[in-house]
Amino acid sequence: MFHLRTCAAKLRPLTASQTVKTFSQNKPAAIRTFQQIRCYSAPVAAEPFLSGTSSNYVEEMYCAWLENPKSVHKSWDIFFRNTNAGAPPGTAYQSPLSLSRSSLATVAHAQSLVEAQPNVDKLVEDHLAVQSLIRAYQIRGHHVAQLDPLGILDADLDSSVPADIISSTDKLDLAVFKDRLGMLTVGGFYGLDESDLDKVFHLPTTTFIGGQESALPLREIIRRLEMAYCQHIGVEFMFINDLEQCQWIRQKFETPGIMQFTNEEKRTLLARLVRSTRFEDFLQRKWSSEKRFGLEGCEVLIPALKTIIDKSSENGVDYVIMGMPHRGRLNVLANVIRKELEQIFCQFDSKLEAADEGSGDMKYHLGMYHRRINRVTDRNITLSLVANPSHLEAADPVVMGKTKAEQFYCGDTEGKKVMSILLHGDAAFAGQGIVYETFHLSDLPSYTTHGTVHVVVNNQIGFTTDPRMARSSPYPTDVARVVNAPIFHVNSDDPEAVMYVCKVAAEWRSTFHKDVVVDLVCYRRNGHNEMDEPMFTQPLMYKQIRKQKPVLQKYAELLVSQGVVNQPEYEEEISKYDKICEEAFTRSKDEKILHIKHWLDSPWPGFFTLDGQPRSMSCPSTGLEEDVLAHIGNVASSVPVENFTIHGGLSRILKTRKELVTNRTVDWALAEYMAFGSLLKEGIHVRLSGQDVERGTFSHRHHVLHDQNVDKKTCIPMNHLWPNQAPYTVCNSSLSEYGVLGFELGFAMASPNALVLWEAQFGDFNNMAQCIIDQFICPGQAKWVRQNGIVLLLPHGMEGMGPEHSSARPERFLQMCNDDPDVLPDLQENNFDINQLYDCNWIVVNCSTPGNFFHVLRRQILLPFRKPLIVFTPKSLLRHPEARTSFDEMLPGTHFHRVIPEDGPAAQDPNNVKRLLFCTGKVYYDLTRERKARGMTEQVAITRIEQLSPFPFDLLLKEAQKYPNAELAWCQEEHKNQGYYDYVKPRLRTTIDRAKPVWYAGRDPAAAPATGNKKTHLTELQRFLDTAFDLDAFKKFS
Ligand SMILES: Cc1ncc(C[n+]2csc(CCOP(=O)(O)OP(=O)(O)O)c2C)c(N)n1
Repeated sequence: MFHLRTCAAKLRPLTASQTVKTFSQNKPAAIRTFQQIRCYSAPVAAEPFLSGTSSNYVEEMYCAWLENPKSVHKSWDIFFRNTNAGAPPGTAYQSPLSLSRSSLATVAHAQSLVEAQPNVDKLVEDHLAVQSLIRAYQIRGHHVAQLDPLGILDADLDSSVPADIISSTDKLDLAVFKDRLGMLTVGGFYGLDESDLDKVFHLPTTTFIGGQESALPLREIIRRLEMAYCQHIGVEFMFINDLEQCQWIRQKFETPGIMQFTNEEKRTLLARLVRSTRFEDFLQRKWSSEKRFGLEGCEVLIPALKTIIDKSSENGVDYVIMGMPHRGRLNVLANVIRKELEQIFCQFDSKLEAADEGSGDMKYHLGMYHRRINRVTDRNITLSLVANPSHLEAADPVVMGKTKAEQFYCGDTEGKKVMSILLHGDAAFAGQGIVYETFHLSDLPSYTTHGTVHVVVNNQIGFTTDPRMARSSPYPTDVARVVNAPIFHVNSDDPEAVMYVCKVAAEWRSTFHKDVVVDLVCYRRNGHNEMDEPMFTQPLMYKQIRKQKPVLQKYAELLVSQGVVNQPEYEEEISKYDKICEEAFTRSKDEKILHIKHWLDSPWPGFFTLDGQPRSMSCPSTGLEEDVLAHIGNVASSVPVENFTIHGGLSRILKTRKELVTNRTVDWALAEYMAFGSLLKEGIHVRLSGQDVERGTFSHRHHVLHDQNVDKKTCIPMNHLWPNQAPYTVCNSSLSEYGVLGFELGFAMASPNALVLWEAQFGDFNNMAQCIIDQFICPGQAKWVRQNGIVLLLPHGMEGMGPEHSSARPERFLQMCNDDPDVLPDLQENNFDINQLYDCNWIVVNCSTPGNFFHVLRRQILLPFRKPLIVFTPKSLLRHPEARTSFDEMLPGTHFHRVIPEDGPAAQDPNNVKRLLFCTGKVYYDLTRERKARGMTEQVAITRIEQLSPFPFDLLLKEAQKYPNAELAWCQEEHKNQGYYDYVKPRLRTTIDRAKPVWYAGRDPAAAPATGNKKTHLTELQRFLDTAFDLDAFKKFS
């Protein structure tokens, strides 16, 4: 009974406050007596009916009894009195059958206490049954809700009625339930019959169907449960393991009469439906043969989104970031974000010229940013729709990342000011794994955006595919259950029901700051796009759709019949909007040029000049003063807080770091520290995210120190560098590449003044995020004129670690570079290197020294524009004794080296050099070791290409010219069809005007990136080193 008491205390404040008072003040004696006896001398298990869910019910009864013994049934009164009077366990209430098995003494005692109460067991059972029934509705009522506006397909793909739901049309007899459920006891599933329907039952605190009533006849209980759970709204929430949240939802949907709308609200809803519907009608009339992925069949989406935004604005949100697919996008741009209509209409003109460089994108992919007054709340609101590719759901994590960044920059630590709304199609929401990956970011401290409202345009079809062939879950939204997000399914032909769930969804987010899903069960009036014939594949569905009255018409008729509007008013609303469209259409004809930059989703005010140009075309030195380097180095090799015990092994690492600082050198980890720490000093936020980045996969970084004695006590020395430094965020991510890289890309979109880095555990795993790389990072600027300075750190290198821990696939990144291999650019151009960077779609580097890594990270921010930076980072070089850089190469005046020329004996007598080897990255160290071993330092020069793309034509030309008698060869440790060869070779040939061949020394072509056999690995290595230093190796080909 102790459980009862604690549970009752927990439940009370949420429901009847007067009971709390009674419970704590008026009946202390009763509680004490009860508790004493039941808690210490009578185990709960001794009462046969006190188990599982029934204990909740008994608890209800007990609380009610404490308040007023007459408020509960006589049987309960006797039971509780007996209990308080000291009835032994199991005897305060006994069924006749068990009584016969009890000891005679116990039975006699119990009977004397109970007095005459022959039907007590039936009453208890009936109350338990009613409570179970209420619970059944709460759990499974949505399966019975009428969600499909077409009335032909069940939204959960299952037409059966759950066995434990008794509806008002059911006859409470055995036959009905026998049909539904094989296992039956006499009296139906619950043992209720027709005669029970008019009996009054006390309602548990876990329901709000009573309103002011604490007891209702069963017939009314069923009716109210049906009203709450089985009309046009299906609520899925009982999987949420938080009582307060469940109570909140129950209250929102069960309270009688809660779904009320004022006439003004109804008129606003109608006006919004008019806009939504007539917008599509207008486009259809003007451009009947153009694809636009119209919203017909789900016109209610527009008022739905506006309601979510209104409600959120009312609750303090002033910035909403949205992501959505093709369906209804133009309508959302026009009627939610309020993009000028002429800007949308002119996009249908095939003669419109593109003003911006780059590919541009389809009109239903472009983004938008708009600040305006929300007319309902009279508050400022900024709306941003993130541009997205065709790849469904790919924008989800990007939207989340941008939202997180906007929250971060305005100090909105709880998501009260900035929020995101994500729209989905039903097939994509169910099918795309990124949806799941994004949900798993939703509650992580460094990734949470404190709740996203998801809206699914569930038109019950995916292109031509029937949902019964497209998913294995009942609903397309089941993925949301993993994060305990409530899911509100709603029939979209009931606009008021839709508005209600949208209000509740927005309130949910602002109350609990957790994700929520609104599933708009609708239909698609046309084919997948306006050109498609849906009857080929969905004939019956579309026969029904042809008969379906548009929702606007239905709702208008309803409001006219209710006298909320009259017919002329409705017609005037329509003609008013049609006129707006017509006028905008006329204006649109004046638009001759398409400026994609008018469709920017994330402007960076102040970063560019007013006409969008960089403020300069130069980059200052990326070096630092010696004292800055030393200071960062000292903090990096210490524990900057008191009373903090670090691991002994880490002490040794820090000691080694300290020695490096004393010797004025850096290794890889320290170089990174110097870059990050110095940017923080300059007010640049640095955010490093990825799997295990805090320590570093290779245990070299240690940016988060862990106290060895106190759980969760950590220290981030990087945040203890300077008094007014920018904050440093370093966060181990969930095990997702697609989700996390998308998120960081979104984070980097928000501001140019942040260094945002994503590190792959091993570079090999970047292909799990291929879509973010292919669709956003590589072509983002070309498609959407949006720059982004994200940095990808991709550990790469052939070290005998097998096919999946060796290659970040440089060949793929290089293949996607937009520079021309066959055209030598104008090398005399001022600021050639910066212009090249400005023109490229991304920068690809493979640094061979920590110092160069330091410079390239700093250059990323000191450049007057932003480009994505792909860095192939080393593994063994992290600890390689030669991979060190002196402070001298990091002082003011120093900079990133795109090429590191040979500077040994070969460079002293270049005419004598027989071979010039070009290479990149770690293989340089293998080559120099081998050259030394062979005594060929004068015959072979080795030049490192540190920046692969844009290709340093200018510097390499100088190198090639310096060694006139040398053969040229490219050496790489990767297989020939991989790595850099295919990218470098034609560019080197162009550099030297094809005067000489460029030979190859490296591994043979292969399907896998690396061997799994250590010995083979070493054999392959030796073989290509042999080729690299065999001065006759290429004679046979020439
Ligand atoms: C990742 C991805 N795969 C396939 C497609 C091709 N495609 C475009 S729309 C579509 C159907 C989408 O159905 P649903 O998500 O229900 O949205 P609807 O078009 O019905 O609004 C498909 C398969 C795509 N755009 N993206």
